[in-house]
Amino acid sequence: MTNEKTNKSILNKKIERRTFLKWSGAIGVPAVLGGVGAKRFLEKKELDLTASTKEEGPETIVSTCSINNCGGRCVIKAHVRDGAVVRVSTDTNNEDDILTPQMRACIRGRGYKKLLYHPDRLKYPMKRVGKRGEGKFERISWEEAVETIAKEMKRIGDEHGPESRYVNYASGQSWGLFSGRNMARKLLAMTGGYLNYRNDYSSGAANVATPYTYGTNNSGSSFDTLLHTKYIILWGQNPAEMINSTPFMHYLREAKNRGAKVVVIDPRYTDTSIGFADEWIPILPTTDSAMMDAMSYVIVKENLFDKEFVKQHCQGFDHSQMPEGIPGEESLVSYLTGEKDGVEKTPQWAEKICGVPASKIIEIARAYATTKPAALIQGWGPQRHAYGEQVIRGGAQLASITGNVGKLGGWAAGTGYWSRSGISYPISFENPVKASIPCFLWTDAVERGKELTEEDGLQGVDKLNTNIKLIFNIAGNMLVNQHSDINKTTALLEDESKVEFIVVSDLFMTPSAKYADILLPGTSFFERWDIGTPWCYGDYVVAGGKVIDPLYEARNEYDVFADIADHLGLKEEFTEGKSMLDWVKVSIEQTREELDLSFPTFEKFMEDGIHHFTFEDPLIAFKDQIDGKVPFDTPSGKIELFSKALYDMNKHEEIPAIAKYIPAWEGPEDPLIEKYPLQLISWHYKRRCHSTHDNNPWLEEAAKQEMWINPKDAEKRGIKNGDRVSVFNDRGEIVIDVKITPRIIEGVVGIPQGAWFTPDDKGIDQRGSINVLTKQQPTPLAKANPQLTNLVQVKKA
Ligand SMILES: Nc1nc2c(c(=O)[nH]1)N[C@H]1C(S)=C(S)[C@@H](COP(=O)(O)OP(=O)(O)OC[C@H]3O[C@@H](n4cnc5c(=O)[nH]c(N)nc54)[C@H](O)[C@@H]3O)O[C@H]1N2
Ligand SMILES: Nc1nc2c(c(=O)[nH]1)N[C@H]1C(S)=C(S)[C@@H](COP(=O)(O)OP(=O)(O)OC[C@H]3O[C@@H](n4cnc5c(=O)[nH]c(N)nc54)[C@H](O)[C@@H]3O)O[C@H]1N2
Ligand SMILES: [Mo]
Repeated sequence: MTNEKTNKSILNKKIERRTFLKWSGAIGVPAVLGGVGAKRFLEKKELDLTASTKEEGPETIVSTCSINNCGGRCVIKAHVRDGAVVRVSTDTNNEDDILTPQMRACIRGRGYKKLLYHPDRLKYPMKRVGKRGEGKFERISWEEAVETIAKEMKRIGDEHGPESRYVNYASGQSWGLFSGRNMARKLLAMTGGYLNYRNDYSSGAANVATPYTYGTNNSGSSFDTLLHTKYIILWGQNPAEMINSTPFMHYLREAKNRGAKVVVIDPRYTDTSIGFADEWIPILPTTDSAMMDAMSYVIVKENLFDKEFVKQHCQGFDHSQMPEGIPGEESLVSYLTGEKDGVEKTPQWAEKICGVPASKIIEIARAYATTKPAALIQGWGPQRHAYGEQVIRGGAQLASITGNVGKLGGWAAGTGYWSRSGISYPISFENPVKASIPCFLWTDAVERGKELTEEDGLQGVDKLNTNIKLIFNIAGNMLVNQHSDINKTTALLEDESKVEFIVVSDLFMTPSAKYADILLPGTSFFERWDIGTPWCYGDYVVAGGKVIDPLYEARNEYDVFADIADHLGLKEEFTEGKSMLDWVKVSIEQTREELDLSFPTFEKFMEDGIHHFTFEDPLIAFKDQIDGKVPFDTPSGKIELFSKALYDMNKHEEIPAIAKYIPAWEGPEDPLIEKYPLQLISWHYKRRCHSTHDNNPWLEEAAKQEMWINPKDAEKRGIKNGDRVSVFNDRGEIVIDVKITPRIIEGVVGIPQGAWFTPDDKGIDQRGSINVLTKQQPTPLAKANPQLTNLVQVKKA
């Protein structure tokens, strides 16, 4: 641990001359990168810290925090000797405290040293010299980089208007005070504005769907409520691998120790299933809503629903509960019994669709409805699909009809957000442009922005005056790697008449960085002050102590945009006279004054490394509504199993007013399955945060990039374990090693998302980058990214 004094002493300490020479030796990358050059770049040896590791001398420990976009935040203790991080350890506090558990780093957290000192770190600003995307760059000075960006921001704003300027979704540093994304937005806002985006790639369908049922996305309860739960369904939820809150696993373990039964529903036998499940229920992707419909059918038919709860709190359950002017046959019960469409949503009906035996559906429905309280917790894999909205409203429906909403130990399902932690975010600005697009539609806004309508999800204006012409892509790989249909995206970006100017700031030459016109070397979180906030699932914040000075010529985006502002005569207005460290201190002071009197001082916070917010009672979503203190924030004030707002959209086939199974395009019922007989899904892998860490050699050793395939599907294709296979559809082709395993249901293959797109000279990806195969078709209501709905064929490479 350290305090401000030791932090400062580290900062002030000049790097010893010998170490400095070693680092500057590693700067000798070729001036022109890309193509063969990029390969040489990749083959370079890791920065040699052995000599300095052996140095005698004091070791200091600085507590810091990753603000990359896993939902966690953990304590990263950097052991520093001779100005260099020699080791990373983590939280060892509070071992026995149930309510403030340790915030331990996972394998990524422990492996960060390998990224920090990776030989491929971008070392100085560069400008593109070849065709866009070719990856040929030349070193330039910071002065030239800053001046070029300032000029292009102004030129493009003047020529095309502020709606032509766009800051792409990018989550690589979104969980601190200073995401580069926000710094770009602030300066754009101060100079005319930029086109906004709404929503995210994470829970895009859920974010829009859940409020139609509950009036809000905050349908989650604090994890300590799980200590009171008797039965847990993790529906496409894999917390053993997918970190969305650092202490989630701790509470799951405690719940299990107290006797809770855990059921996992997932096409894959996940790490969570191995570690926690009493039962794994494999299911075909895109078909969960059929199973949910059938569970509701059983619960209604067998009279297992909570009558009093439904009567008091729900709308649309049966004929007696319909809003004025809506026919009774539009109710939930009418749908389940087939009153209108003639199809009873029986377990036998569902079995044919989703592959889960009818007897199993009945068993789970009965257990969920009769074991009280029960928690149905939804992951977001099932909603990153063609009709992802349905599965989310379906989960909320099950929680409601069983009366598990607003009860201690129950869980309301849906998106699941909750939060009781908060620090003040002092950096503010207002964008004069009100137009916004759903984030998944950015490629559409490049191609045909002026044609977008309300139907496409355009809001704030009737029409845009321009397509997107300038993109800031800062700490993100969304420009190429993480968005759907890479081949389509790269073709679009290669046309320099469309997007005229692209700025990327990153640590590495990622697939997105190759498409930059100006490429900036960013700092990692070790190289700056910050405060790490968890996603919405936390009662804690983590201190981001600055551990070392920026390596090479790397710079913080805050300082870069301050310099760009300077070129535009706006520096003082942009910085308000403050450095990053000043802002961190302001945030802490404001938090102490306005939000939480017990929040520690800056010095104490940096010394402790973490602050847990503590509460007397658990947070239970919708408790006040169920206790009758306030209505639900829906038009009817009730839980809307039937939503009139959705009904009035008059697109009943794709946007039904009650949750329904709808056969997905590129799902098991799509005739395209004749040509491409395997469903392809992805998951968030333990060894990466999206694409971050793909180039971390330690983590490649721990968990390699490979595709899961069921033994039966492998046998049909003559594929052996470890073979390299080609995976393809009409959008492209990738080559990847296979793991043959019964841990994935027959008919489905799984590729961990986030591998760097690495095309060979024929454009065939050699690394297993799944977005070569995904589609740019949004979900109907939310216009979200259904990146897990894909059909492919697989053959030996
Ligand atoms: N280690 C790690 N943790 C992360 C991240 C990371 O990259 N790495 N990323 C973070 C971010 S930004 C996000 S948004 C979250 C993502 O959180 P989630 O979206 O919940 O995570 P996924 O792994 O995509 O999906 C969860 C599970 O859904 C399963 N699944 C896929 N399709 C279906 C289906 O149709 N039905 C059912 N029942 N299950 C299905 C997958 O096999 C997977 O096990 O994770 C966060 N945490
Ligand atoms: N097929 C498929 N695609 C998906 C998903 C899926 O499940 N399946 N998941 C989607 C989801 S939920 C999300 S959130 C997105 C995530 O996609 P992105 O937001 O693009 O996240 P990353 O790929 O982690 O990219 C972060 C980048 O920031 C860089 N970086 C890290 N730290 C810093 C820093 O401090 N400074 C700077 N300048 N750069 C930094 C990293 O090197 C990396 O290149 O992907 C989406 N794409
Ligand atoms: Mo995400």
